[in-house]
Amino acid sequence: MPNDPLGEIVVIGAGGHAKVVIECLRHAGWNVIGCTDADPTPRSCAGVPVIGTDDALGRLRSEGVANAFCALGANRLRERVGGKLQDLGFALPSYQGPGAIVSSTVRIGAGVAIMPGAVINIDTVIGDFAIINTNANVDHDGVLGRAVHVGPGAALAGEVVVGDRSFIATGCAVIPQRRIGADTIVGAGSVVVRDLPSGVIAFGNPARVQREL
Ligand code: JB2
Repeated sequence: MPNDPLGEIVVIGAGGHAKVVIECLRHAGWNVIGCTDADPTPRSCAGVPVIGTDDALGRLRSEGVANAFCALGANRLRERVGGKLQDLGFALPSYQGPGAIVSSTVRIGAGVAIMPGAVINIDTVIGDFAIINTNANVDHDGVLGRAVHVGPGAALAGEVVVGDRSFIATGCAVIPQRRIGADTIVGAGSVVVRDLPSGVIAFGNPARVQREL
């Protein structure tokens, strides 16, 4: 019985996020053949070789590597590079890390990283290229846009809506039914009790807009 029953996959990025992603992909049953990085210096990342820059991706696709995972932590960059992977014809699977609990009713887009211990409850929708990081919680009926990042240990109560590319940092808490706009950053440990607009950085308890981005 092979221990990589899902087949071959290439990972984009060789930084901290990629290390965790590679370990989770292996755990899920993927054969991670290597990763690409803006810095092509030969080295390994979580035990797999850095193959070169993203210029290598077209060749890998033509050689039969069918799957790719964009493991870049920066939301806008991840969305853009993820789109390039789609254009190159890669399939973009999502995965659940060890110990994650995800309701079977959750609609999960392409290239979504659900990290170890994350919990996602009934009827939530998760957009393409989102990260639900370690031990984060998204309760029922949440709507998360494309390339959203819910940081480690953050907790979103029921019916919370988060716009595209927003980052809810480590340990935030968001009360039910709040709406957070697109391209917004909510600083670590903040408590969101009022809606937040797009394109701002907000933090504190209660979270207040500090400035526009
Ligand atoms: O366009 C690119 C590109 N731009 C930067 N293509 C590819 N293939 N790689 C790119 N990079 C590479 O991403 C950089 O050369 C660098 O090796 C890597 C970013 O690594 P870093 O460790 O700085 O960040 P990260 O994105 O892996 O992780 C961040 O986000 C995670 C969600 C960190 O803040 C982590 O702590 C966090 N958990």
